[in-house]
Amino acid sequence: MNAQITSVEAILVDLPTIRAHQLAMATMQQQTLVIVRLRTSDGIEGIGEATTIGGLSYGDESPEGIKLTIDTYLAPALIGQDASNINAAMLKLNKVARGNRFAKCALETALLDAQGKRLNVPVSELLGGAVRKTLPVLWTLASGDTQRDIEEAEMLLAERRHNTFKLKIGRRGVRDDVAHVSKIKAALGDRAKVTVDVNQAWSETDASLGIEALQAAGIDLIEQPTPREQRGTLARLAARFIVPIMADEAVTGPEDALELVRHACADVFALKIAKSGGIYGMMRTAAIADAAGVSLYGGTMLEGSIGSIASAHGFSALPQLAWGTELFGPLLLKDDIVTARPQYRDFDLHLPEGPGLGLQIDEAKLAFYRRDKRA
Ligand code: MUC
Ligand code: MG
Repeated sequence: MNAQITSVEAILVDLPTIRAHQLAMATMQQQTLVIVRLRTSDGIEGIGEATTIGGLSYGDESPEGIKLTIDTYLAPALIGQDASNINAAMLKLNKVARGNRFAKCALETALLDAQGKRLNVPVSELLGGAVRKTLPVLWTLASGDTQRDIEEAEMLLAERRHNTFKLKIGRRGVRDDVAHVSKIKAALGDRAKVTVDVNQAWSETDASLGIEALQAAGIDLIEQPTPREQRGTLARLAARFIVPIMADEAVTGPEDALELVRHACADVFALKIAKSGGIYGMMRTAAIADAAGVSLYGGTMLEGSIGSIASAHGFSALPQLAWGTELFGPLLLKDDIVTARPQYRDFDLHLPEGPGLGLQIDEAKLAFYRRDKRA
C-alpha cells in the first residue's frame, strides 16, 4: 500500500524586504509567501510555495486567493490520494480547478519534495538529473533612485555576487527611463550586463522609441515591453530590433509558448514554475522553446527560499538555459523561514544537496512571520 496524502496546510507568511522594490505596477515593502505543508501517511512532510508580486498587480492569483483555493478546493481533492503518484494527483487537481497555476505549483512542489525525501534523492534527480549544479543569478536594481542603484551594483560586483543587473522600468516616462538606464550602463560599462523589464507598461510607439535608445546604450535584453495580449506588437518589435526581446507575462505555459513561437514573438522566454502550474509545466514550456530555437531564462516571482530552490531544481535539469536566472528572491528578504538559507557565491546560486528540495522549515521563524499568529 503506497503512502496517502493525509493533510495539506496553506500558510500566509509576510516577510520584510531589505529595501523598497519598485516595479512598473507596484512598490513592494514586504513579500507575502504562501507556504504549503503536505503530510503523508508514511510520516513524510513535503513543502511548497506559491508567491506572487504586489497582490493582484502581476497576475490573476493573489496570496489570499491562493490560500482560499487550496483550503477550499485543492486540498480536499488531494486527501487520500497516492502521495507517490504526482502525475495522477496533478491530473485530479486539473479536473477540480481550471487555471490557478500558482496554487497548483505549490502543491506539485510539496509532492515532489515529499517524494524526494521518501526516495532519499534531490528533486532534480526525480526530474532526470541536474545538468548544472550552480545557476548564474542576476540582481534587480529597483530602489527607484539612479545613484543608489549604481552604488548597489558596485557593491554586488565587488562582492562577486552578481555581474548582471536587471532594471525595472515603465513607471516613469520613456525618456526618463532611458536616461536612468543609460546612466547605470555607462557607470558599469563592460563589467556588467544590464537588462530591463518593462512589465508590459509601454505602448508600441513607446516601445519603438525606448528600445531604439536602449539598444544604442548597449542594453543586453528587453523583457516584456508591451501588454501580454498584444502578440503582434511583440512580434513586430522582435523582428525590428537586434537586441533580444524576452516574453515574461506573455508566456505562462506550453499553450502560450506554442502561439509565441508560431508568430515569432520573442527571442527569449522567461520561464517561471508558478506561471506554468509547477516544475513539470515549466519543463513542457521549455520543450516548445527548445524545438523552436528560442533561448531560455530562469525567472522568478520573487519567491522566498522554498519557491526559489524548487525553481532551481527545475532549471538545473533543462538542456539549455542560455540567459541564466534571476533566482535572487531570498536575497531581497530580510529574514527567512528555512533553517539554512540558499547559498550564493561567485555570481551563482548553488543547488542544495539533501533529499527533496534540500530545505527545512525553521519552525520558530515560521511561527513568528505567519500572518494568522499576529494581531
Ligand atoms: C518580473 O516581472 O520578472 C523578477 C525580478 C524582479 O525584480 O521582479 C520579477 C518579476
Ligand atoms: Mg518580468
